[in-house]
Amino acid sequence: MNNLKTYAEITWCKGCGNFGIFTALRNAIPKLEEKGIKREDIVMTAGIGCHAKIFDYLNLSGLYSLHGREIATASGFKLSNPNLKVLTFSGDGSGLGEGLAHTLFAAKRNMDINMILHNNGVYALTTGQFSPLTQEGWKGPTTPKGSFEIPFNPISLLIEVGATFVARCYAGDINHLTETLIRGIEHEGFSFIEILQPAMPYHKWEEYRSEIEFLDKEPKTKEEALTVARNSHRFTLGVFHQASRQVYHKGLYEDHNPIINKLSRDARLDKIRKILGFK
Ligand SMILES: Cc1ncc(C[n+]2csc(CCOP(=O)(O)OP(=O)(O)O)c2C)c(N)n1
Ligand SMILES: [Mg+2]
Repeated sequence: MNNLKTYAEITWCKGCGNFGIFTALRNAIPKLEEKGIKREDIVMTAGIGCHAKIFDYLNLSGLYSLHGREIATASGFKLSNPNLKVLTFSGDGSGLGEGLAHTLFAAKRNMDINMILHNNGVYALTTGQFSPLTQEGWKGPTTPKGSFEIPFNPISLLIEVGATFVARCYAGDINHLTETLIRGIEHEGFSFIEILQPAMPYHKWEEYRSEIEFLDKEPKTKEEALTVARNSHRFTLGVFHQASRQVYHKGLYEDHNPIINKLSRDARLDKIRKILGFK
């Protein structure tokens, strides 16, 4: 279908925040195409969870990954074909629990991929276990007395370890989300876009609507961004940090493009010999 939808039946709960994320992506992709990014150069990967079902509904090429392995898969895409714009759909359980080390290293390396974090503060698909982003006091099947762990602050964490585009959005503000997705996807480097999204069995939209606020202005330096991220409310939306730094594939290959300039076996062996000092 040309509206970026597939024929798969959508099984998200009625009213789920994932619908807003899906709509914003279907708004953003044609705008990116107008800016010269070809649809065949946009690929996606997803973890496992309610968020990851977007892989079935969005008509883009990609690879459905494992729980917590979406960042590793996205990194592999980028390294094997630097022409690609890589979207990786991640959950708070997937990307900040099981896959946390991959997330931190991809940010550290400034891997040129886009991590879209569907933050519903819970393991939704598996029916309500607490996640690394669950709020203190939240009651669920694994936290009947209320969670007593302190959640990560995903924004300051990702700024600290090296992400070069870090933003927070809300599934109920589709215009802001669309614009931020476009900025993040155009950005060269590791983009981290946290999206607050209610999961219907566990949250109400009102809990979000009444708390949402926007950054007064975008911080200019990493230090300023960290201070703002540490001190702002967890419902504060906006771009907290954007910076320019060498991306991983350029550090690794410089301008070599393994798709366009495939090296012969002999040339590769020659390079390896040189690196090892045999020649
Ligand atoms: C390696 C592995 N561990 C655990 C699971 C079970 N599992 C599937 S989805 C999920 C939780 C997903 O939570 P989150 O990433 O926050 O996604 P959501 O469903 O909330 O969108 C878990 C634990 C799995 N499929 N694979
Ligand atoms: Mg979740």
